[in-house]
Amino acid sequence: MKRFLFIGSLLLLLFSCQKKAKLQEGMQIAVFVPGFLEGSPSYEMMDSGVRRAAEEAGAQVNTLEGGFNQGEWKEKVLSLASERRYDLIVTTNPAMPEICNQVAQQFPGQIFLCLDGTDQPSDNLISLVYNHTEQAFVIGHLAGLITQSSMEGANEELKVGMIVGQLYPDMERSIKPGFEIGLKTAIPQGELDFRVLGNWYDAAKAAEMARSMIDSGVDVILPIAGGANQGIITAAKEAGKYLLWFDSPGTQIEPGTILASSEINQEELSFKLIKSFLEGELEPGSVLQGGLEAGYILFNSNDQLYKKYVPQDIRQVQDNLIQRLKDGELSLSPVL
Ligand code: RBF
Repeated sequence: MKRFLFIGSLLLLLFSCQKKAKLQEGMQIAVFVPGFLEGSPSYEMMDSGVRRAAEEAGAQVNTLEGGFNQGEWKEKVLSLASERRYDLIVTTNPAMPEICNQVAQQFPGQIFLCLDGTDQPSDNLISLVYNHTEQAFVIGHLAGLITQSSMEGANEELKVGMIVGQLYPDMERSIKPGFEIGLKTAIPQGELDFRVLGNWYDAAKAAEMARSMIDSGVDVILPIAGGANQGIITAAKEAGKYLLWFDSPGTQIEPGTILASSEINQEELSFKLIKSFLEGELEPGSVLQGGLEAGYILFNSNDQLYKKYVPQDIRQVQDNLIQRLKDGELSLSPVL
């Protein structure tokens, strides 16, 4: 059975005396990064939120970067669990719950927290699930408004792009369709050029891909390609075209090129969840999930650079949509 808990309700859970006693001894947390930290917004936010909470509680954190060979991740998580010294192993990305579950079969005492995980509860796992459909919907909507605008970099083609690191179920079922529905909501005749890079690091290939998209008439791109995003920024800037950003606040990275961000509240939620766990308030088996209404997904309409570079009439239309989602008047179900 699915269990939907929200952060607020966690505070109501009773303290466990046993776990509080453990806290005084100094708890140990491992952060497993499925890839590398640098250039991957959701990974950097996880590590920073975990570290902030651990520091407050006097717990220790060991971060391990798993690298880009995904075939090695399970071995690496197994090796962390085999040390039997971590009260919690924290990780993030939708491929990790399965790996955590496999490792838990060999180390049944090991507890995992997977941010950006799955809605399937399992005994050793605490899972956080973002409504990526909503996250992509709002930014797809803005892409549509921009491509049909008279902004300097916008053309008549009504084509927008996405460049992603790889294809995975969450991308195919939630992120891509969410973006496309958002685009069509803004402009029914809008077209999406969707391309897959094949890795999360090749900035030169990503730049080429972006140039080819731009040559074919695309004027706004959403990159979700980790370290390779850097190449897409270079290409868009050179051509005077626009980017939108996913997961973390991005406008300050390249002002005037990166126009707005659709964020996951990963830093803050990592912080809160780790704090709850360290205080003995978060039980394995829990699934927490939410979108804009619950504050799991954020769109900052007050971002100064968004206000500076995106005309007011566009922001007004976008604000109306965000408000309806926040009020729960409009909602998009996550497809998991
Ligand atoms: N996102 C990154 O920013 N960098 C990565 O290295 C990265 N690797 C991923 C590997 C796998 C197997 C999967 C399923 C996703 C990966 N993501 C990566 C995407 C990330 O977890 C998340 O889905 C997106 O950032 C959208 O929120």
